[in-house]
Amino acid sequence: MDGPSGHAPTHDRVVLLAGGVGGAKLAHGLAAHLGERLTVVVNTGDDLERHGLAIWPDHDTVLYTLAGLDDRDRGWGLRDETWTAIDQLERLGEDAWFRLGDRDIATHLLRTERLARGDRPTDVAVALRHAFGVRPTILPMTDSPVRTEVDTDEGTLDFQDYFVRRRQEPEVSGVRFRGVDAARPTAAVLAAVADAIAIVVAPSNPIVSIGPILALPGMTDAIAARRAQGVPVVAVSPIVGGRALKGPADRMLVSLGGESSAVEIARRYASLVDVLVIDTADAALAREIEALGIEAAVRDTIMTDDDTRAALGRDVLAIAEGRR
Ligand code: FO1
Repeated sequence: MDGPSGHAPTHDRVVLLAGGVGGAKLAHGLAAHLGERLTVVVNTGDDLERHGLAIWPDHDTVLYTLAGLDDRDRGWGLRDETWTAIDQLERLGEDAWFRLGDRDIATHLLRTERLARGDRPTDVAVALRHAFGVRPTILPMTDSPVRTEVDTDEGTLDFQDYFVRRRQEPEVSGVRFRGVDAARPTAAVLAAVADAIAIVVAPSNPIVSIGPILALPGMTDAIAARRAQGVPVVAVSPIVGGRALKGPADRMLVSLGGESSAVEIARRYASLVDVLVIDTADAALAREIEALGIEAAVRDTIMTDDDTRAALGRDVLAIAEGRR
């Protein structure tokens, strides 16, 4: 948030709730201004075990993006990746639909070993962040297992089974976060929220990326408590011009009984946020959104490169600052 002099005023901790690609891009844009004053709370509902390895897709997308090592075309995994190990697994008869790159496997090996020796996921995330030289904090939303499942016309599927193996083709009629009732946000997550001077909801899928974070018992109360103390909560719409920028959010919103629009995002977040940032393409929806009792801020939200990521990060911080 540059002032008129072009100098960035100081910020304290800002918390970003994030899923994969959209969350990682905004994390990168916010990190350009905040550095270590940014804490990203990542969805763990997408996590899975494959080939004996613990894999955290959303965490790793944020980690690799903040490390500047992400593959921007693919949207997941590391740049300059090779696929020798997974190809060999396939030759050995394994079902290798979930593609693990050779370098990426090193992350999963390190993580799986540390989890097996009893480290908590939060501590493993801290170790990985340090190993990758990433300044912002990345926190799994919980240390307890939560697994997203979707009800589809092909039956109930684990999230990655639906997302990767079945390429998001089956129509989703229901979503569940298995384990969420027994899970809690970690002490680190609650401390970050309690310290935050702003809470940002990334342009991630509201159902399967942000949904699991908000479904954790105590999470929305912790955010509401901060809001009651004057801390702004700003969300960025993942729906632009009626379409999801990436992934199946648009189709899911419709198949679950809503509509695919920034207004629908506003409806879902109305009790949680002060401001919804919508794209300039959706400027005409601002009135309808404001009728729901939240401010609509119209900005360019499409993040195509480092500059547009940083520009949206700056805009979101300025909007939050304006509400304090
Ligand atoms: N997404 C795919 O579409 N195909 C894959 O084979 C795949 C492998 C993969 C491996 C590690 C990892 O961290 C992520 C991976 N993803 C893959 C991405 C990912 O599972 C989804 O994009 C997210 O879960 C949705 O947020």
